[in-house]
Amino acid sequence: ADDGWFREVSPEWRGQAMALKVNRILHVERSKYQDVLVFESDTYGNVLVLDGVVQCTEGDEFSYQEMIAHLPLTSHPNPKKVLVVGGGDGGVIREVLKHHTVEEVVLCDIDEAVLRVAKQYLPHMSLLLSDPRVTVHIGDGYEFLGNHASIYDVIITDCSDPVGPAESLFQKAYFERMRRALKAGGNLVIQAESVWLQAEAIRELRDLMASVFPTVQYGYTTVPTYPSGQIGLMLASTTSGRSLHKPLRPVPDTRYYNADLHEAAFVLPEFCRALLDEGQDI
Ligand code: AAT
Repeated sequence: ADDGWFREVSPEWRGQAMALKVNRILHVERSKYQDVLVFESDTYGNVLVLDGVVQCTEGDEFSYQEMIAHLPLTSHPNPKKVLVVGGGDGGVIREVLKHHTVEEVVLCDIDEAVLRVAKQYLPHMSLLLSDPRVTVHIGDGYEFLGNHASIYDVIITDCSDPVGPAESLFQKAYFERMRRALKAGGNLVIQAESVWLQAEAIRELRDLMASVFPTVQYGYTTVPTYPSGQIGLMLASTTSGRSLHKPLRPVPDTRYYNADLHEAAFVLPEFCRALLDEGQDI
């Protein structure tokens, strides 16, 4: 808007908007896939926006990147090879590399523009994209997984919301490809909306995942600059009975994540618990 505030307005969260005060615009571009905007905010540092939706801010990104990385990694007995789909800003890569068991991380983001602007304007997130343990592939995550079998211990899908280029990543066919690409006992996570705004969609996603994986658990984290300040994380494992809510190891150098918070992330408010528990054993 021209009053010096950026507003995230969407029919997906009708009647409310998250707004940030803009100090100055740093970058505007129409990439091959999406509108890319980077601005300096008054109080949250630099902000990356894709198709009008806030992806991350320097001020609160740690709460999202730490949780989406450490929930599936610490609940896996020995994660060595990790795939990150999306996450071109590099924040999740930075967190994955805090795990000493991890030997190799592959990043597959559809849009080179995200990596390019992150290297320039989000250095604290992109700093480890050039680490020797990291391989970067530019392409669609669904296509990338096409011919992969039994390769990864953990797959983290840090993608945009289902409207736009990430649509293919919320389909059953993608979950089946992830199951095939995971080694026995593999874990995965996908960012999964807010219980305040999309509770029904979360239930549908959970049911879809439960038709592909024997273990599915829904947790969440708080991110003040995402709509409603809360975002869900749908976890699954190829092993039945895996306790995804129990960390097996500590993680060094975190600002949000700790072992108590890991377990607490899966304790849901009553309206959400009732909705997800209905007729389905998770
Ligand atoms: N860590 C920042 C949070 C994100 S980034 C989402 C990334 O997913 C973007 O870099 C985008 O280019 C990438 N992406 C989108 N579609 C695909 C695809 N099909 N294959 C691979 N990468 C893709 C997520 C923020 C969530 C916002 C919540 N409202």
